[in-house]
Amino acid sequence: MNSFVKSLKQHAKLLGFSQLGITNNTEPSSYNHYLSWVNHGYAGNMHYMSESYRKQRRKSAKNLLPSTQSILVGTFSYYRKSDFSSPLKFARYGWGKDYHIFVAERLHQLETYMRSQIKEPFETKIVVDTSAILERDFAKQAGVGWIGKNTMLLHKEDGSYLYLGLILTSLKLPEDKATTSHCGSCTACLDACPTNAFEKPFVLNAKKCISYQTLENRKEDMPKKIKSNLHGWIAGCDICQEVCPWNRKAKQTNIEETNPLAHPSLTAKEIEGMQTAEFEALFKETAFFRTGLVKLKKNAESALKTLQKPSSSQP
Ligand code: B12
Ligand code: SF4
Ligand code: SF4
Repeated sequence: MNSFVKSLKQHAKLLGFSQLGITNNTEPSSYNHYLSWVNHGYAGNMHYMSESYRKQRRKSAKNLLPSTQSILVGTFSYYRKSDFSSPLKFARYGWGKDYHIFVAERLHQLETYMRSQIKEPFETKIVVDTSAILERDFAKQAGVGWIGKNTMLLHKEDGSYLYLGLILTSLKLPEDKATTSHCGSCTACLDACPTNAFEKPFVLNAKKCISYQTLENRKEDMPKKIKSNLHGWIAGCDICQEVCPWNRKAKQTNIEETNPLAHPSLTAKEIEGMQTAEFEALFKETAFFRTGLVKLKKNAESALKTLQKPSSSQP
């Protein structure tokens, strides 16, 4: 099995993964933190985070695949420096094609490789973002990074601009050791958040987070305090990652699907005058498509009003 895992990890690198780790612990170690987070109302109106049956499901990976014995966690870098001149900003994770699709494709290719090497039957389930599972906990347990004070999964060489993708499997594979934290006494991310979204280290109140307010909150009006502090961000926010010292050392990715498409260069005028057909053509393949044109325009209008204030710089 050890030589199989070694070749699997090499294959993951060839497919573009930054790291691949394995944990045999099928329960997330911070489950109680998650319960407390929901009970404090920090999930806002993300019902998929707070519904009781989904809360129950997150207790164990076995609720997604009962035969799970090992969880493989892959990290996939999307880090690119910014050279966009528009004052309206899109978060990096959505500059290229929708990661839900291409990271899942890579995981399927990894699974195909597993099946080519192991002849006995085994079960798998591929997970990227949308399942009721605490992905960062399993990433931490599989040793592919630590959880920073900004709640991001972070790696010494790769930084935190990483997508996560999981393969749950009935195979029992040799597991990796969890890594230690390297945040030390740093508080750069907590200090830089313009909307004070961190209630304390490791606890993000989504209701105060620009990412939640620009992308997820499509039911209620954005609170005035957030509207006046968008600092140009109209779809997601990268401030608590931009200031992280570990991201200064991160290598830029060359994965084709993460190549920036046309939308990060859009001007305020272009967004203002955009029609549905144009929105669809520009955003259909991106993770921002489900946010919708109406919400995007509203965000842009709010962000523009406050752009006289100094905004965060992008490295
Ligand atoms: C809901 C959600 C959001 C919400 C809430 C974010 C949050 N921090 O919870 C909102 C909309 C705000 C959001 C924003 C973003 N998201 Co999001 N999101 C998710 C989702 C679907 C669930 C996250 C979750 O379970 N939250 C619940 C809370 C309780 O968990 P948590 O904050 O992660 O906290 C954990 C730890 O910090 C730990 N913990 C808590 N307290 C303590 C205390 C101590 C001492 C310790 C050690 C640990 C600890 O316990 C918690 C439970 O595991 C995941 C995908 C998934 N299925 O997991 C993606 C995911 C976390 N998001 C992702 C991304 C890319 C983003 C953004 C960067 C996008 C952007 N640029 O705008 C931002 C980052 C904001 C931030 N600083 O987290 C990636 C993160 C990859 C990474 N490197 O970590 C994920 C994993 C998706 C993916 N598959 O790639 N997101
Ligand atoms: S994503 Fe932006 S608003 Fe949200 S916690 Fe990080 S810095 Fe604050
Ligand atoms: S900015 Fe500092 S405290 Fe925040 S995640 Fe990075 S190293 Fe940790």
